[in-house]
Amino acid sequence: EKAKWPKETVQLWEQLSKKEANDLHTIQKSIVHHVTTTLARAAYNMDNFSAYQAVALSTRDRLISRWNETQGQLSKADPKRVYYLSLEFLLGRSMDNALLNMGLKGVYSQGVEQLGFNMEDVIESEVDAALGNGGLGRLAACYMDSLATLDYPAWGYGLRYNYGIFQQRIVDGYQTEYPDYWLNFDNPWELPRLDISIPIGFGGHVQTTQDEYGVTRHNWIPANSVQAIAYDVPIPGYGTENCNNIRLWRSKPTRVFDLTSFNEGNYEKSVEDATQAEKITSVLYPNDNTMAGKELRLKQQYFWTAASLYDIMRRFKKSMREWSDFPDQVAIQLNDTHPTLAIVELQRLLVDEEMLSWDDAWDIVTRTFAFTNHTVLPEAMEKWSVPMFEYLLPRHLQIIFDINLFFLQKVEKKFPNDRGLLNRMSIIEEAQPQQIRMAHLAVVGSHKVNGVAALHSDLIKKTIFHDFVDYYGEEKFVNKTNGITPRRWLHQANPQLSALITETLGNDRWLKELSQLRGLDKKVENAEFRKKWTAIKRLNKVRLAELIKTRCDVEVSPDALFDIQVKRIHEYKRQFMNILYVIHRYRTIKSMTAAQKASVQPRVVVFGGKAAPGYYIAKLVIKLINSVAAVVNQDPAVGDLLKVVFVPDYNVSVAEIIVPASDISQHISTAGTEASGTSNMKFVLNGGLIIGTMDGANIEILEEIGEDNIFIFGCLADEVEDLRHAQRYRNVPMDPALQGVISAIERGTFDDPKIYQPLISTLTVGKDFYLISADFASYIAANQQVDAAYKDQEEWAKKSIRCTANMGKFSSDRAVKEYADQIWNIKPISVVDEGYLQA
Ligand code: CJB
Repeated sequence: EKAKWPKETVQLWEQLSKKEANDLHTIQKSIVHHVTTTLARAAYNMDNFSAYQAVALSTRDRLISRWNETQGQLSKADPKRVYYLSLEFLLGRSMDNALLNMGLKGVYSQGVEQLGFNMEDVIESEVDAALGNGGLGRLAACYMDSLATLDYPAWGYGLRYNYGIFQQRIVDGYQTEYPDYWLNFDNPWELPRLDISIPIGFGGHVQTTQDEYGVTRHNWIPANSVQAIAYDVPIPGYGTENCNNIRLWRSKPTRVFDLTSFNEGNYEKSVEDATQAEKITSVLYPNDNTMAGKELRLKQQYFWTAASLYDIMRRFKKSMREWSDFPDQVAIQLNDTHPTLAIVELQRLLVDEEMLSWDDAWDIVTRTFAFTNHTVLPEAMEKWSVPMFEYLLPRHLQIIFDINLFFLQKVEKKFPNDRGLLNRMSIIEEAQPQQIRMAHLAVVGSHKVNGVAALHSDLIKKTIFHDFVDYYGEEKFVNKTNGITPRRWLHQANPQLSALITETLGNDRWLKELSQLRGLDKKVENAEFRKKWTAIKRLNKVRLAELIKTRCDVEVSPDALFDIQVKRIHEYKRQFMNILYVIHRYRTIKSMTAAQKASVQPRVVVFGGKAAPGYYIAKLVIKLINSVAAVVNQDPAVGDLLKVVFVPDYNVSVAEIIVPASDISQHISTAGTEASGTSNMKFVLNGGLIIGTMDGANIEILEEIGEDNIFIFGCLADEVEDLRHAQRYRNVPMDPALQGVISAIERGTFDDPKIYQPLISTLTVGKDFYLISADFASYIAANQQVDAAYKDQEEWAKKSIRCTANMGKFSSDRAVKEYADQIWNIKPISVVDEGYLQA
């Protein structure tokens, strides 16, 4: 269009689309403008929430300008892009982060305060975007922040759920779930693209024909279809003009489809079908590290991957390149097996619709995709029943069987006559009914497979993907240790510490180059600096104490040692072991004389995290924690020596308060079960020490910060199988201290003991799969070391500083660079501030 316009028109557009200025007055005007027009409110008649809405809308204007500029310049440059496919993006709040990343927090705060509001209160009015369960979803959010900050051309693709992860309330000590209808007051952080509407088919049958050259052609005729509508979420980088995008899809009924039923005279059915269509993106499945196998979940996966691929291919087609160039323009990262259908869908589109040969198409597919595995837990492995799959996606099933056949033929060629091997490696599990193993499909369809920490990447090569390593060779299987964004997890969550670091290092370059934190090491011996450091920790503890008072109605002293375990509740994460130790500690204190008590280190033990609604044992752990808290917190014999709290509804914004306030945090999974963990990194980055097992990223944290600054206990990953074997077959007695604790529960010290029988059975009848008894003695010892170390506050402060100073490796910037260089083969492109928007 622009080319056809006369020069004056083009100039007029350029002049009128000059970007908003960012001075105080312009910003205040824009806030008030949104108050009086967008919100239609009187300027003075406002509460914190409407102030938040107006500030959010004003911030969003600036985000969208950057977004537009970035996407316009990228369209012209047309570089290779990466697409990060994730069913979860656990973003949390956006406003504070957007303002900090764009460098506008100061001026906005000033503007807001002058308008009569407190910026903190305004920020806290925002509800979290909680479109994720835990680590996997938050990792995707951290990676989006780093990709934007490092100027990588990257888009995320996900689903726009109407309901995020449920809200947790504690009633009578039990978890109860409430729907998280987060869109109630509209979402200023998204841009609806109602014009981008993609038809997605389901069901039906496959038509097979011969084309004019005698080649067999397959044509999928779906029985029905829904529309995918795009919602764009801008992701601003820190200290750059670059602004990336997360495109989230929402399902809507297709009008054409409605009319078919309608024309058949079945009005009610057509409305009913329309409701079914909307259901697809209604709710995030609340399972973490487990697979539920629900049909609607499979629909979600196909809906999302098909819409995303359609969009990606449409963008590629604009460049008029050959299909063989596709992998040079497009990298697609599969965040776990959830988007594995994208492999099949791309093969289908290339073969059935673009008429490529099977082999040419498959070459393109496998050069495009790479796959991240996040867990080795068997209950988390995605499998889909073949009959259900065939009913929803008949053509895709044929393609999967073909992929499998061609793959197994090659395996047979390389390792002849090994039927056991073919059985183990097959994408199809021969069960009743047959099951599709999504992890196998993801490995076969990708050019790189990665684990998320060194130990985990090693383990997957030895266990679930062992045969595949033998077949493909080592090079296909790589490690990409997880990382976290220092912008949210230090700069935003811990502003005082961030300011102290910047002041100490003389600049804020560490925010983009985290290894600069090493410079703090020099300050360890400086008593004045340690005093400042410790004072900030204390302020953060006061802030958490206030949250605990509000949410749990328990008073805790910020002078006690704050001991924190916040993460999803799961047997492998062993919150159970933690609370059993708390009981042990309680019993020990109770048995002490007053003189002995005087030397006990006071502790506040904080728990937080959600259990999957159907995870009975995990929910009993929550109940036990709350029952122990009820008894301990009101026991005058204990007083301030021990407090126990369960903070309800743990989420990203609560984490931002909890993480900076820890003295010690617990990362105590049975060795070999936690793929990486990322909250461990957040705590240590904020100068909190950790107590942990030799599992996941704990091992690499230990390597970076040194063994004097971390409390390690428990068995090693390669000892686990022998220990399990011994417990099963050799009548190993339960650890005596643990036995004492269990007896106390069984005597009814903490509510009716009958409640806990199924939980206790996991240690006895269940043969203690997660090895709580085997690790208990060393866990007690490690806790004693923590107490002893904390007594020397000066030494503790030194450890704390050394922790932060040596966490450079765990920036998600490092992780994302490794992916970009070694897997995606993409380069950064910096966005130039042209001062106006491209017409
Ligand atoms: N993870 O959060 C999930 N959900 C799953 O279903 C499987 C794994 C977690 O992913 C994180 C990011 O890689 C890891 O740090 C964590 O160990 C793992 O449990």
